[in-house]
Formats: sequence, C-alpha cells, structure tokens
Amino acid sequence: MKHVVFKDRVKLYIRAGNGGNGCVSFRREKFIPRGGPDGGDGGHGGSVILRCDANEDSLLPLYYQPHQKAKHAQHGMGSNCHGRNSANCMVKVASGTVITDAETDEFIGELLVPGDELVVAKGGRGGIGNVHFKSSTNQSPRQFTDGTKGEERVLWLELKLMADVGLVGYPNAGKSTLLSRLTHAHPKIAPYPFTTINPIIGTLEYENFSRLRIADIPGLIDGAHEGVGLGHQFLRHIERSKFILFVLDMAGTDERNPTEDFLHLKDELRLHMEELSCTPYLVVANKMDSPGAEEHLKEFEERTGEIIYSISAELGEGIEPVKEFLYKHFFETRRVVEESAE
Ligand SMILES: Nc1nc2c(ncn2[C@@H]2O[C@H](COP(=O)(O)OP(=O)(O)OP(=O)(O)O)[C@@H](O)[C@H]2O)c(=O)[nH]1
Ligand SMILES: [Mg+2]
Repeated sequence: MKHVVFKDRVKLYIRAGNGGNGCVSFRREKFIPRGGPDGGDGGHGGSVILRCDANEDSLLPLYYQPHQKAKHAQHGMGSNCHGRNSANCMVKVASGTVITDAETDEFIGELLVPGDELVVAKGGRGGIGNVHFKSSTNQSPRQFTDGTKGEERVLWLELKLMADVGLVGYPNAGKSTLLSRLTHAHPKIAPYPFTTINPIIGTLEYENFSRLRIADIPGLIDGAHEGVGLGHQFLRHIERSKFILFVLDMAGTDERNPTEDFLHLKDELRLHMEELSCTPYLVVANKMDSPGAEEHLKEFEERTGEIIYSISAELGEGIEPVKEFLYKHFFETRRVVEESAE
C-alpha cells in the first residue's frame, strides 16, 4: 500500500545531558613531593538535535517515544583527565515538521529539507578542574566548577503536509474515491460523512515516472476556520499544498447545493488564511453519473464561470483529463518558464 496514515501532532519531552563537574585532585607519586593540582575538566553534555530525514513521513515513532534524552557527560578526573563528552541525541523527524515550545507557544523553527538540523536543547558545559586555579599564590587550589545543567524542554511537533495537491471538499463529496483512482492509495470509502479522519497521502505516478503527492484531507464543514469540526487541524494541512483540487458532489446528496458548497469552501479557506486564495486550483464535479448532476453543473457554470472537469470517481470516468491537467500544471508550465528564461 502506498498511502501513509500518520500522527501529525505530538508532544515531545526532551532533556539534554548535563556537563560533568570539574575535579579536585593532586598529583601523588613516589619521589614527587607536592605534585600540584591535576584535577581535569568535566565533559560537555550532549544536545538534543532534530534532524529532517527523507525516510520519515510521520511523527508516529515519536508518539510512542515521547521522551528523548541525551546522556550526561562524565566528570573530570585526576591526572588531568578530561571527562568524556556525551553523544548528542539525534531525533529523526519528517520533512515539514514545525516545532514550538509547549509552555510558551514560541515558534522555534521548522525542518523542511532532508539533512536540516535544529538544536532544540543545548547540552551543559563541563566544569573546570582545580588545575586551572593554580597560581603562584595558590599552589594547592581546592576550587573547581560544576558542570552546567543540560536544557530541558517540552515541545510540540506538528507535521504540515508537503503535498503537491490537496483534495478539498465537504464530507462525502468523494475525495477518497478520487484519491484511490488517481493513486495507488486505498483509503476507506463509505457513504457517510467523516469517513476519513486522518489525512492520507497517495502518490500519482505518470508513465515517465514523474510523481505528484496527493493528500486526501478530511472533509471541511462550515465554520472550519473557527475550529468547527476539527476545522483548524484539517485546514492546517491545506496551507502547504501547492495546488488545490476542489471536489464537489454534483449530485447534491442530502439536498446540498454544489455551487453554494464551492463558494463556502473558498470562503473557509480565505478566512483561515488569506494566502490560500492565491493557491492555484481546479474544480472537479464528481458523481456526474447520478441523477440531477447535469442541472447542478449547469447552475454552477452559470453562476461562477469557473472551468470545471466532470468526473465520476466511482466509475472511474473523466479521471485521465484531470491527471493530464495536473501534469501540465506541474511539469509543463515549469518547462516553458525554464526555456524562456534561457
Ligand atoms: N454515484 C457516485 N457515488 C460516488 C462517487 N464518488 C464517490 N461516491 C460515493 O460517495 C460516498 C462518499 O465517498 P468518499 O470517497 O468516502 O467521500 P469523502 O469525500 O472521502 O468523504 P469523507 O472522508 O467522509 O470526507 C461513497 O459512498 C462513495 O461510494 C461517484 O462518482 N458517483
Ligand atoms: Mg474520505
């Protein structure tokens, strides 16, 4: 199966390693009287570092392991021995992870490109041993400093989908059915609203191996921008989509009016985030095999003047033109721009 069910928000408790304490020690050796101070420094504590990893596509592993700690460093030792530094704790996250402080809500950063790293808790510094306090007036120093504590934090990690295309529509419009036609994903399909609870990503693969990531986003409802029906959580995933595919139920199941649906959906997106009104989109009229769909389509075209592609996701009709449209949008327009730039 090529679709991914994932956890998109997890709380992470992190603790960096403490620095080791400096050591107080004096050289004691046969035939070397008053050997002088030789207490070494403590090691540095490991930090907790988040690393963006191309093989991760969910925060699920962290949901099961929410405590991530780096080890404490070793204390300094006699004979001028430095305590061992402790290793950093590397935490792999998926690309598109946004990190905020759970206590202050402060934005800490985001990891988008595989290989990017972010230090989220700094390890403590090692303390210094008594050897450093030696001076002509202080020949047997007993001073040393303690290592500092490693930082401790609670974070929220949120995954914003990095999909190329987001399917947006009211519950039951046929988004999951369309996803299963466009990609190899097998989302659950059922004749009741809110079948899809978590966003699902499928990959549309063309014959020349070009690929597009398509996200089936759970159905939006009126008031989503105010948080109604988990609205914020769903809308968050649309923010990053480069393209929106509006899926309308042209059959008008449950007395719905698809034209009104479309206008409301656009409003919800705009109210959630102004920039979303600039995301390019295509409207597809689904369930064109059902009675009443033609009339609804006519009304839609008259009222909005939008270009619309008629499909029946269930019967698999009209899917190819949608694929071609997406191909042209993503791969051919770009080529034209590149050519003209030369
Ligand atoms: N007649 C007809 N029914 C369809 C078509 N596409 C989907 N359906 C039906 O509509 C119902 C809802 O389909 P889903 O794909 O689960 O809808 P969804 O938009 O993913 O719904 P949520 O996940 O609940 O938001 C199912 O019973 C489908 O069989 C179509 O082209 N024609
Ligand atoms: Mg669904």
